[in-house]
Amino acid sequence: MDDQQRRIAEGVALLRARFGEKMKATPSLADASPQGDGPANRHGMPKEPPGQNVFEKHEWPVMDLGTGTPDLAPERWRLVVDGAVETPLELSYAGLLALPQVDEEADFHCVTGWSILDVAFRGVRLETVLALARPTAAATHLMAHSADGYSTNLPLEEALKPDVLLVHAVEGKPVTREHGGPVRIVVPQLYAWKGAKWLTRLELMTQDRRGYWEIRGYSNTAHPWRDDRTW
Ligand SMILES: Nc1nc2c(c(=O)[nH]1)N[C@H]1C(S)=C(S)[C@@H](COP(=O)(O)O)O[C@H]1N2
Ligand SMILES: [Mo]
Repeated sequence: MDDQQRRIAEGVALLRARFGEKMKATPSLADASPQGDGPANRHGMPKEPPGQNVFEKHEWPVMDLGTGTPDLAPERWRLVVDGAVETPLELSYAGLLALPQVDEEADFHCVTGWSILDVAFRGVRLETVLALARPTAAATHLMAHSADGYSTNLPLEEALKPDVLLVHAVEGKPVTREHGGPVRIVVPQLYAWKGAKWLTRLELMTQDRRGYWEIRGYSNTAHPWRDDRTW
């Protein structure tokens, strides 16, 4: 094991010790209803959450603020991790690719009513990056910030789930510019607005603060299987 691998393993152990119980109490794990994050977790239940229509992969819509598509070449892309962390860090695209990679099949549910099922995502667990940055003892939430001015908040017990990825490839190809390339987040157990496209910054916070859509009326909890659309 090299130093970075050791630091990741230690950081993950610390985070799981601190947030494991809270993670088990989240709706996708505590509710009797399915988790909605891919075939392994549907438990024979319906494939799509209430009120959703399944779209084929080739029909995947592009959703953004309409303020223009950021043009971030991978060589210029940087992710800053700061706020309530012991070790603020800045990650390049090459640095992201050098971290442990995860392949996963997950579903994608947009609150406007469409879902795409069984998408092949490749990337790095958000947990891995937080294990390197080490959230302080007071950290409870994070804000993901994007190059288009978008932001979205997550409690750490959701952000640390193993299927929450910093994605750089979808269905075997680099994430396209319109879909948030070079790097976007996916949070399969929550509505898709929780996954910031054109990710540039993860700000760790010591209390909750609402992001772009959460201020404008979208649910702060965003669980598709509970139909948490608005507040
Ligand atoms: N930076 C950024 N991220 C974003 C958004 C956005 O407008 N800007 N829209 C969100 C919403 S509402 C959805 S449904 C998904 C859409 O991702 P897609 O364009 O790949 O379908 O991205 C989310 N992440
Ligand atoms: Mo959305």
